[in-house]
Amino acid sequence: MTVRIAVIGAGLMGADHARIVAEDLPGAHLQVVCDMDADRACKVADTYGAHDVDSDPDRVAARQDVDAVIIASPDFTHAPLSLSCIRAGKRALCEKPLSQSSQECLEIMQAEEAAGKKFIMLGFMRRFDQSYVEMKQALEHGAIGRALMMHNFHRNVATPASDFTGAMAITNSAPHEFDVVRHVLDTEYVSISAFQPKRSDSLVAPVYMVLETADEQLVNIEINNNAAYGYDVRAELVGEKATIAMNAVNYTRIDRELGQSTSYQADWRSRYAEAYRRQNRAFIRFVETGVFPNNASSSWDGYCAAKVAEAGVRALNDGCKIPVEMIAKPEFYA
Ligand code: ISE
Repeated sequence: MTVRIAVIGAGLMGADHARIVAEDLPGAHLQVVCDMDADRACKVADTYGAHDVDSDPDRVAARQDVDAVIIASPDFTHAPLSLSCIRAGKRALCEKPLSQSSQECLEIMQAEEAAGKKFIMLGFMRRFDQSYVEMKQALEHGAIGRALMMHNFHRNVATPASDFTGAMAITNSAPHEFDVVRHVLDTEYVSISAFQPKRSDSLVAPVYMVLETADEQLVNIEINNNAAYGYDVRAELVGEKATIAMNAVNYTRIDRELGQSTSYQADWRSRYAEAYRRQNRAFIRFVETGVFPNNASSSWDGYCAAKVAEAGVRALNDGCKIPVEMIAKPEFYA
């Protein structure tokens, strides 16, 4: 069976997903590219040989010639489009975040529970990145002893938009760390504090967060959306017996003029190319078999990330430690 995919949103991520579906996803066919901007949809559709274009995402979710959907439109559309896919009985890979509102995430969870099956796989692709896979394995196999702390750096060259704020660093960028760290540690957060240093210009300063987990571990996260020098993600998991750290991903280095240098990627698409490929392959298997992939993020994980982000924004605004209070994990997501 060929899985006919509709990609909703033909921006940066939509175009990248369309490329992966067209060039790198055995068993999948790029059926529809949907965007409210018809030119943008046509451009991506032509580049990757899509069968059709459309401009109405709700109609696309219900189309008979579409088996599954990739939601890569702006963040605020993720929740309503996820609900449309559930109503239409279509499985969807939804780009992160599921929503910036934990209430909206709950509504998606309720819709899945009412339908009696999972429909939404969330695009927290870092769970498929080899570095985090190996960190989780090291912990599970006892190679580093009990986990004590995890240090995380997340640096972008520049903010995607000029109206990007410190709060958006927490709601748009940090959810990657919120999700992958709780996945690696296999625990939940109980509190978050957030701080910002002062920059000498008007650009958004880094946001530095400290989180405590239910297992009394400490997690720190630096989100620096204006790091200028490159896309740079680092992580180190500190155990009682040893530590395990992510290596910079580089195939080459240049030696010249008494020096040595390696390059940074410009953004996440190339740094996580293999993780996206693995994630999207897992999604196709989910569509084919109905079995939710073990390591992938579900609507529950989207809810958890949104809850932490909400508490993080309050911590930044109020200048104090905020508890992270979540509902008990529903049996349906166990
Ligand atoms: C963007 O939406 C992403 O998901 C990237 O992975 C992240 O690095 C960036 O900060 C976000 O804006």
